[in-house]
Amino acid sequence: MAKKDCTGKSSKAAGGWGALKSVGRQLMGSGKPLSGAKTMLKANQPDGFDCPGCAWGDPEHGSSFEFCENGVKAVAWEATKARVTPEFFASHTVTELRSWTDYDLEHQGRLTHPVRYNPATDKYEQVDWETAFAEIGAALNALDDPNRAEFYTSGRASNEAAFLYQMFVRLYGTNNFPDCSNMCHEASGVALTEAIGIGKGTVLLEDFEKADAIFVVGQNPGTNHPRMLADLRKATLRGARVVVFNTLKEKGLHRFADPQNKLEMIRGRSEATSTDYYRPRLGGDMAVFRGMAKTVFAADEVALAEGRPSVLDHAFITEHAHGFDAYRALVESTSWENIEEQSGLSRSQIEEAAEIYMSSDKVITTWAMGVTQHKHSVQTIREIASFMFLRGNIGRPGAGLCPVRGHSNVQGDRTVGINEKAPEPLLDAMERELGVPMPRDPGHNVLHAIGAMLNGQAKAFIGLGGNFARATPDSQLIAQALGNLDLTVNVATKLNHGHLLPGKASYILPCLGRTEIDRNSQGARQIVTVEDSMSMVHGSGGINLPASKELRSEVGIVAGIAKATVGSDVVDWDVLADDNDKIRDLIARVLPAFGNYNEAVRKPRGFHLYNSAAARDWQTPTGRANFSDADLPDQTEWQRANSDDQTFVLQTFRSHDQYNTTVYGMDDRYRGVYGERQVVFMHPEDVALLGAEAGNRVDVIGCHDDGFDRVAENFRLVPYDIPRGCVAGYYPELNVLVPYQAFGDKSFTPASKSVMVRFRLLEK
Ligand SMILES: Nc1nc2c(c(=O)[nH]1)N[C@H]1C(S)=C(S)[C@@H](COP(=O)(O)OP(=O)(O)OC[C@H]3O[C@@H](n4cnc5c(=O)[nH]c(N)nc54)[C@H](O)[C@@H]3O)O[C@H]1N2
Ligand SMILES: Nc1nc2c(c(=O)[nH]1)N[C@H]1C(S)=C(S)[C@@H](COP(=O)(O)OP(=O)(O)OC[C@H]3O[C@@H](n4cnc5c(=O)[nH]c(N)nc54)[C@H](O)[C@@H]3O)O[C@H]1N2
Ligand SMILES: [Mo]
Repeated sequence: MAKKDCTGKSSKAAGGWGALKSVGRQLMGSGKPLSGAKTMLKANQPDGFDCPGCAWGDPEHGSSFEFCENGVKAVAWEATKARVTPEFFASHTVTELRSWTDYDLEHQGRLTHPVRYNPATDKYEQVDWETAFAEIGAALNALDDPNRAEFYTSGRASNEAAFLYQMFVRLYGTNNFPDCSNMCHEASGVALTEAIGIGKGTVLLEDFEKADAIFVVGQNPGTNHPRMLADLRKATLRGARVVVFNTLKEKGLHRFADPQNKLEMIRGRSEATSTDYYRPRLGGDMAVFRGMAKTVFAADEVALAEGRPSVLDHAFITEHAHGFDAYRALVESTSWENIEEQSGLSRSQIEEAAEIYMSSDKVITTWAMGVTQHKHSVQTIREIASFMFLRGNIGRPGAGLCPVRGHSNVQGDRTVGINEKAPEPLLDAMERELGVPMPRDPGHNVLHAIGAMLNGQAKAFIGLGGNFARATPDSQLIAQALGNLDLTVNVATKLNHGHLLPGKASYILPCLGRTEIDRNSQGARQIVTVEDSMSMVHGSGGINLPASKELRSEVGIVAGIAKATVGSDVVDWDVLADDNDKIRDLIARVLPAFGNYNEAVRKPRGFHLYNSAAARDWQTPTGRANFSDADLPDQTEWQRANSDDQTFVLQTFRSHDQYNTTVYGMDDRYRGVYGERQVVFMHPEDVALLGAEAGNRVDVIGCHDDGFDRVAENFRLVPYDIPRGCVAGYYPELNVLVPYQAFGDKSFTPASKSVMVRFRLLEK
């Protein structure tokens, strides 16, 4: 039943009063009001900080404050008054803290002092910065091979911190850069690089105002990119079609009441965020897009036979594309039977969606984790791109490809060199700039790093943000592996489980967050920069006082470790760490696309990084936009699971009250779940098939056939409108079930949206 909001009206839309109420709660913190309201007014403003909530673009003039419930949560989470002090660590052993939930750990508040693990007391104890740096440097230098160290990055790190980090790590001698992107949009990067010569989306926010149709695939913006809803809503209001493909009926993709619209709030009105909604099976999107391509080809034949103009954009195909004939043959040879079976949609549904595509002059396709976290994600994105090429929907206003990124600077981190297989031109430029050779062997991504930890090859882990232990697949195995390392170092704002698996020597180094004022030794305020999903680079300067006087900027911490490890002969770390402008000058020398970086980034909206594909400049080996040459998979995971009625395919996704491994609260308002996270969403008939009833509890059992037992205990069954054979539940609780050997072809991304599971019914 839909829960009533505070107007007494049942809330069928996302946003609205429920969102405002939730914001009120967030700004109050845990009983301690935050300087939240003032802080929020500076989010995504020209003179404020970049909202750490997501990587959606900012509007052209950046003048009006954009309300977003989950942005408020992200900001309030950082601006909390609660603190994790050395006294906190003195009163809890690490073993005790390990038994706490993710929620309880992060709700202790901001880390205040650098701390070092003492194995004798099993506690973290305060250490001074210089000692920590010196010991970390010595431990790294004691390794017999730099490739034994893994340097993880989470996507909140600024361009400046990430650039310094990659420079340090490469001077140290390795390309081991596992990063959160490996678990996120890696498939988009790989597929788009193959297809269009750049691993990024091609649209600007303005294009959403011009598109005739927007296809939104495998993405839940109501929770994860709430500001995108405003753009979708504007599109439907002006008559554009918004076509959704999502396994679930996500509330935000139906209707949205804009809490910033006073009239709408008073009248209890909401507007549609989509016009058409399709519910494919998990992993079925490649088949959907192939089916739509098949429809386009069929319609083209009919049009030509009837003497009407071609449905295809032949000018684009001839002038810009490669592999068209082979692609057409591949599509035409794919049977509707296979397409219907894999997608779970009927031929007529797919034809209907394709009709919308053909009747729209300008089309954008967006996607996120529902597409990227499967075995055949790269092929799926190649298929999406190919479908878009058919009518030249790329590199012109109102049309293009838009992978919607997750972390607020995950795209920028890649641009500035966080990449285990960095492009040669970047390494060449680094060599020219520094005058020393860069390591050229490919390094470790997340899965390789896990492998190296498990087989004992890796000895050290340094994490620039994030929660490696909980975000990765097989979290139980990873926990053991981290504990066996010689050195673990985490640069963080808040305590998480990843910090509680100390290696022989272990440090937590607390850093400033986005919202906080960063001053250099002269007292001058520093800004950092980030790149959003639309390749816009903007400045970000905090406005709150730091959570503790002891905090250092990420830039300062990276420079401190670097100086202690590789010395200052090649790079004067102190000079760079004291002036972010100097880091930006250096970035612009290595990556000329940044141009006059320091000047450009101080303009209200920042600047757009050159995007070759958006300019129809195809930097691929063929010099053209490449059509896909991949067949549909022999079997999707859903098909494998469907071979018996006890096996299911599980997607692990986010609730409305979490930011990745950070759990803000126990509710998932839009999906009607309150006060708990150990739930599995399942079709009512599948619940019955298991001999169960709504509310029964089950153990979820992984069925990856490698002899390792994977069990997530005691989950509640929630009957839900979801395709048969597909189930869903929350990450990170279910990460114990995600096998690290089950990953995307070419992307190495854990297939966390298609995990094979069974259920054991617990006593009723
Ligand atoms: N508030 C908040 N904001 C966030 C985050 C957060 O945790 N909280 N995380 C950030 C990060 S790092 C990221 S990457 C993004 C993630 O943003 P999303 O990709 O929206 O994240 P998920 O919660 O994983 O949702 C996946 C969606 O895809 C659908 N889906 C799953 N499998 C399939 C499939 O096979 N086909 C189709 N068509 N649909 C499918 C699911 O039903 C769900 O709606 O959000 C970013 N923003
Ligand atoms: N099963 C399953 N697993 C998944 C996913 C899934 O959908 N299903 N999604 C994957 C995706 S898309 C992603 S991006 C990864 C996320 O993986 P990560 O990026 O590793 O995880 P987060 O939860 O975002 O990291 C949270 C921690 O970051 C630290 N932090 C926050 N802000 C800052 C800051 O400003 N600076 C620093 N230094 N630290 C900070 C805090 O200590 C906090 O505890 O998880 C992946 N794992
Ligand atoms: Mo992500």
